[in-house]
Amino acid sequence: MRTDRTFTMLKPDAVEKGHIGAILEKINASGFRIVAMKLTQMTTADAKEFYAVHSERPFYGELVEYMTRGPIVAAILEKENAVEDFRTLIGATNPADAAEGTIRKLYAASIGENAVHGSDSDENAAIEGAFHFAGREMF
Ligand code: IDP
Ligand code: MG
Repeated sequence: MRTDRTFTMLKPDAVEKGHIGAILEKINASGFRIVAMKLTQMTTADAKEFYAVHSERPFYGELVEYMTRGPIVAAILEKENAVEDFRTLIGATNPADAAEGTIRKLYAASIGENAVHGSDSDENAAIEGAFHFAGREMF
């Protein structure tokens, strides 16, 4: 994946609450181009692998339960400085600390159920995008 791309998931809580449209609107309005997107559901094995870096954290089991309980929207987004700009758009992990107007401030319920994922580096964006999409699904 090119380095002007990032990977996102609209997490199960955001999908359950009917926030897909509003969040995508904000993503588009912030200048990101959607280059891959689908509604999908992660298996337990998928979520354990995706979040393997957190396997020793006390919230790992809760995180895997949450991320597998319903469908997510997975997407790859393109924009200059995509990784950093998208992390700014989504806000802090804990919505209580997130800046006004950020996606997590607007739509997240808690530090665990925080509505949206954003890759934390170009390297992880490429790994995470490839985890969810085949080459022919990226445009
Ligand atoms: P990030 O999503 O902002 O990059 P990470 O620290 O990478 O945050 O954590 C991954 C995900 O794990 C978070 O988005 C959130 O869903 C969950 N999480 C992080 N910290 C906690 C916690 O203290 N309690 C419960 N869930 C957490
Ligand atoms: Mg992270």
